[in-house]
Amino acid sequence: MTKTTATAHTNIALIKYWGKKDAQLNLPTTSSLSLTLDKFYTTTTVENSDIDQLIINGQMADPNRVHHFLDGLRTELGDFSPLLISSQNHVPTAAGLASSASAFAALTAATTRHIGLDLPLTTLSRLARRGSGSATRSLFGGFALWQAGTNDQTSYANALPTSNIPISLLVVEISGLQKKISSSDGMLRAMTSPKYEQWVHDANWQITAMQTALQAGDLTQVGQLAENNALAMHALNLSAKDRRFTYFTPQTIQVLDLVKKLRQNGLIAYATLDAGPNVKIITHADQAAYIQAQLHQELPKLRVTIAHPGPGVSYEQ
Ligand code: 2P0
Repeated sequence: MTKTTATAHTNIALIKYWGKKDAQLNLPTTSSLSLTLDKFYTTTTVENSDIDQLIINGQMADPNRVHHFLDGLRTELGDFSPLLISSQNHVPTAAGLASSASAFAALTAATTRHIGLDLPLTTLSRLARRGSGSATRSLFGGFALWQAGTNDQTSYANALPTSNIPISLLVVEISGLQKKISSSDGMLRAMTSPKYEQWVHDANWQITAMQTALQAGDLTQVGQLAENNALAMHALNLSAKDRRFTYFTPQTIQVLDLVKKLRQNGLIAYATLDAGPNVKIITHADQAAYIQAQLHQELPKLRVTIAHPGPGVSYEQ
């Protein structure tokens, strides 16, 4: 029986996706820009089966979401056999790092290759979007720009021209005790914030400013823009009119304070945060190990991983 395997890496948005104008198709309210990471990835193998089935890290998992996703592919690409999907996540889910980005990117690549298609990355990106918005960006190595677009045909990502910027990202794992609020629900709530219109307005110029900063190799500007964008995203959650909330925990604040202190001491250190309490610190590759040591000294219980720009999707037969 033929099997097809693809690997995709996860990504962290420097300019975030935080709101949908179409929840069925995951069409975003704004464009977003991300960095794919080397350390965290998903490898997915597909083979023909009697029914769509999903195994994640060796355990049977609820196939509903992927079944719905595969049916969307069947409608667009032509019918194909039910699939047994076997996925290995090398993403610490306890760390609140979303595995859905790498998972849906790998599943899209493996499935389309399995049914004999060799589609352009931008088409894979468009298809992966329907599984999970952040997967749109995970087909590409390095920096990716997801153009919001106006409909299903025009909303997909592209790789940005190679930037030789010496960036590292420290992933600081803080376990959240509070109940997790899904990204989809978090976005719905955030969109009720009176600041939401301003968020959309700011994202438009921040996307352009971020590309300029990357091309110029200006890491300080990259970090400042990313931190401002992330904190504004979390301010939307706090100021939502409907069911306001926060992903922050006291330890999140402690790490944010430490990042500020590192900066006051002359280091390049800027924070970005996603749909959970963990902090990712943007820094210069030469300063990453020192910052890791500082974190270990001040907050010895937290696990810190140093990640670098990672590759785009790849296949093995
Ligand atoms: C991002 N996040 O740009 C934003 C910032 C989290 C915070 O995309 O509902 O799992 O599947 O489209 O992609 C995480 O949300 O959401 C995410 P769905 P997804 O990375």
